[in-house]
Amino acid sequence: MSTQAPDPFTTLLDLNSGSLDPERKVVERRHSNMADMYLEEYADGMADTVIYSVHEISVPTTNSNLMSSTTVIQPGTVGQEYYMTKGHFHKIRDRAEIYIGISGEGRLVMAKEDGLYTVEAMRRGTINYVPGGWAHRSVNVGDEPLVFFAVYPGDAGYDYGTIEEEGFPVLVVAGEDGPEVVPNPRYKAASPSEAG
Ligand code: PAN
Ligand code: ZN
Repeated sequence: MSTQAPDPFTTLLDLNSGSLDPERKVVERRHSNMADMYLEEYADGMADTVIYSVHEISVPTTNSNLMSSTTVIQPGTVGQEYYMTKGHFHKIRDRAEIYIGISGEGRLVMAKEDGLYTVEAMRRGTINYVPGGWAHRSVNVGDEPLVFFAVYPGDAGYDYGTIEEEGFPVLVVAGEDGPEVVPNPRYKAASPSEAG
């Protein structure tokens, strides 16, 4: 069949840890994989420490299939910035995505290429809709792991390069009274403006 539909299958999600049974593909991102994404450098000896892991339920990468994954972001900071994902646009820009919060407390930073941005809450029970054309990065602002489930078209793909070069318009940092959203001094794209 041209849609390359897999046979029906079931996966068990551990609602505490975010791990899957069976585990198929797990990607771990360490400080050494994200060196230039934070304003400050990570501390000596932290290079191999895992910041987050992505547990994927892989399907053929066609538009007729739905890819899904859980992401587990550890609590912590680099300088004032909370641990976060790299963030990306989808390679096929118009592909949307849904995030379902499972545990922990986070923020979802979304931005369009023209600098329009928004920051949404993530916690157990939130359902964040990421429309096509919006880059997305999730940030753990709590003391526990942030766990969420993501579903997106199988052919969405990842464009990490644009964010690596331009950054997001805003950063989420630990302020005196908790998380604060501040302008990113290294943001290179168009002028930031807050949505809605
Ligand atoms: C998510 C992300 C996951 C990790 O599954 O891929 O949270 O973030 P980065 O891919 O930015 O490292 C998703 O948005 N998929 O499309
Ligand atoms: Zn995505």
